[in-house]
Amino acid sequence: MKLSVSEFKEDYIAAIKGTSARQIEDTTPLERYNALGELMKDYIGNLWANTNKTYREEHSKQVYYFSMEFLTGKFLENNLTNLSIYDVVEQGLKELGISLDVLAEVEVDQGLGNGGLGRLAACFMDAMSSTSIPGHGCGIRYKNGLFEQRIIDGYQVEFPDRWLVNNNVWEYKRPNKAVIVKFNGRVDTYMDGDTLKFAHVDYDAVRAVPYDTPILGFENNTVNTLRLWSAEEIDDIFDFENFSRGNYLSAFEKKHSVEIITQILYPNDAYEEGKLLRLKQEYFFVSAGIQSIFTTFKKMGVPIEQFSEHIAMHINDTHPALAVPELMRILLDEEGLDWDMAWKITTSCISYTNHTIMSEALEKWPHFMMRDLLPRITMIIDEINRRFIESLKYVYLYTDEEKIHNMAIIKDGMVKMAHLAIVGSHSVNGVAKLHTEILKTKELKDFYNIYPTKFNNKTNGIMHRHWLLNANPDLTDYVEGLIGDGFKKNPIVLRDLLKYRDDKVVQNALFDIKHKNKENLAKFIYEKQGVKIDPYSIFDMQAKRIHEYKRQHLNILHVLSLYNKLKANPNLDIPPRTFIFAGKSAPSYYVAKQIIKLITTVADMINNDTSIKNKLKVVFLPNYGVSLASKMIPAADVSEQISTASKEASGTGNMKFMMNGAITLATLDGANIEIMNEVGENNIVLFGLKDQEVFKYYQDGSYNAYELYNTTPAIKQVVDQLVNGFLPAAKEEFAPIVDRLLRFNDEFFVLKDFESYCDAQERIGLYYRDKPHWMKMSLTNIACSGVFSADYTIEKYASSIWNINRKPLDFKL
Ligand code: GLS
Repeated sequence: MKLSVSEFKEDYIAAIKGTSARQIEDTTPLERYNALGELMKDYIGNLWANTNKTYREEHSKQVYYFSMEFLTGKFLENNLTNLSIYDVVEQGLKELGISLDVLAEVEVDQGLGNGGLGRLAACFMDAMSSTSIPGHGCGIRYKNGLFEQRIIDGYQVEFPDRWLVNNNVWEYKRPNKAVIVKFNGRVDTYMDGDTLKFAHVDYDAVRAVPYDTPILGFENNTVNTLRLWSAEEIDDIFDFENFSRGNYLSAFEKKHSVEIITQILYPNDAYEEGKLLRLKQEYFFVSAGIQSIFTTFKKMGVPIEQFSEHIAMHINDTHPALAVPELMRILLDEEGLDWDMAWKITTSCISYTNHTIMSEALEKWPHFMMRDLLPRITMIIDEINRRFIESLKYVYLYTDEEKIHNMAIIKDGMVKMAHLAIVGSHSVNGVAKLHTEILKTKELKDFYNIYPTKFNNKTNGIMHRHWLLNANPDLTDYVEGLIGDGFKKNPIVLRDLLKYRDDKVVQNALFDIKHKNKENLAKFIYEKQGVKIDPYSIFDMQAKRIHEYKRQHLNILHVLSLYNKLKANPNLDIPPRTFIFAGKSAPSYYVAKQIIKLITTVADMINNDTSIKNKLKVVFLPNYGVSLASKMIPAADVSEQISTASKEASGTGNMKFMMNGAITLATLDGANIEIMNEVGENNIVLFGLKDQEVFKYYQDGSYNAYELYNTTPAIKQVVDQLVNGFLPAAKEEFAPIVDRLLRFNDEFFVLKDFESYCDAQERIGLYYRDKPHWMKMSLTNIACSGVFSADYTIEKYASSIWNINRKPLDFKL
């Protein structure tokens, strides 16, 4: 948008007055931030209204992305960048004596997600707007986002994330668009003429209120909507009679039982807890979302039979899989369609992404629980299941009873949500090539055999403008100076950097930018933790959820082995290294929490040992989230992507690190394989078992971790050190980790991959010492990262799954 510094200043002074009724010099940073947010909303408002008007007038097909999680982080800087007024606003504020950086720090992260899955949804929102695709998010406005992690005595301790405490300036509450979601009760059947009808009666009504956030595209005038639903009381829920009898607290009980639905985000990543409240959450936002889509659709004035030509609904994992029976319910009970027509519309409307093969993450709900909570929905699922089983027998001529039983949506009293999602959708995609292959050939093989054309791959992508323009402005400016700014809209253009691969001047400049980012991070770490780290050391980072399959313990065992070597020979000639960890564990995941304690214990021991001459430092940065990632990733030299092959569906952190010039130290897992294909084997450091070897060990049971431990002194030494008193912690403290490695036969092959990982780390040291070689690798990674932009991923979803053609909007502000 066009805006001069003086126009901005005038607008901003008015906004300050309007929002705080105070003189600018008397305002607090929070008031200044809120005023800026309100002003931005004004700027965005026109574009938003115009976008919606255009969509309506052109009858554009709309896609709705249903996700339990949207990990959006902060909006301010992103919106300034996308409106291309960052510099103007920064300058204008400066002239008023205000620092934009300070205001940006006031904003709290919107942390409504656990990790990769929720962050992906947020990136997709940005990408849909930036590629002019009419796509909107539908989710839950949790009052408490993912818990705040603090490290106390080396342990993770969880605190509530009250992100709404200062209000959220970016959202618009829309009470006039509230809808009712029905729980419990029973279903009555009756005849309407010749037709059997169903009435859901005696239900508990919950009012779903939408809060809309504008999602701005990059310099393209498109503003889509992220709609998050909040459960709020309806008038008659407040019990006046009880209140007037003096029972003040119990009068509010019902209100609380409603509001609890959207009170908290479940803190598990790739793991299902099976709680009734979670099931309520799932139906709550799916039902509210679909009802509001119908309101929009009705305004289009087209026949219901054409619904799927105008609307696409995507379900992000199985959490929103109740979209299938909910859409059926509305089409059958409210629109009066027959089953076949309703089914045709539903399946051509809905598409599904699978995000994990981890069995503990595959959602199943007890049928009885679902029937009590959602009686009509469960009837519909029963019927979908009945028809599906019939089709297996008669259409696909399956005679194998066991196979049919295994494929059923309802099995042994449990409703299997992945099966419901596959049967009820027209597209099932995995999130990286390997992951999709595993789905097709192993996990969902039986479904792939009957529905081969439903399955497809869409490798994940990241919001490249955030990870470059916002997080690493110096690198962005430098790249722009070399190759122009085309990469902002079209990141594949980053490949033009390859011509500077051997250019010493460019290599040195990139080294200096990285070094400056490392100095900034070192300063941040010193201020936060009092630990001094050397910006000339290799910054080796593993930042992601803590999980045994992601193998943070493999990393720390190697750190221990390096420490042992330095203790034996303090003059050992290695480049100094700083290992930086960050990530949250699910609060109930005991072993993962012990892994955090192990990291912090090793860190304390090493950081306080002067005999190793500062050659090794270990840091655990608490409360990993989008903001912390934005500080860390630009400063990384090495990106640890070391999951057990086959376990990490894709990963997206791997893409962010690469884009910022870090070298990936990786197993051949998830999108690491695609990163390798882009940069070539010489520009990534690989180690470890391959997926087929992992499968083989699982199948033939021939891996014996205990034997490996007994016969490999290097492994025995570090494993023993966890429990033999070497570490300054109680001997039993880390016994559960050792148990998982030895007694339970090392499910994730940490010991099996240990030596290969240590070798790979040694190679990293050698490469780093050869600066031109290292910088050439680093530059290659930046140059080849463009394909991992979510813009491209989303364009593939749009053209091959949603059947939406992008059409840039041509109005100007
Ligand atoms: C996840 C996978 O574990 C990640 O590998 C993947 O990158 C992400 C987005 O597709 O989805 N699945 C999950 O349940 N949480 C994740 O982060």
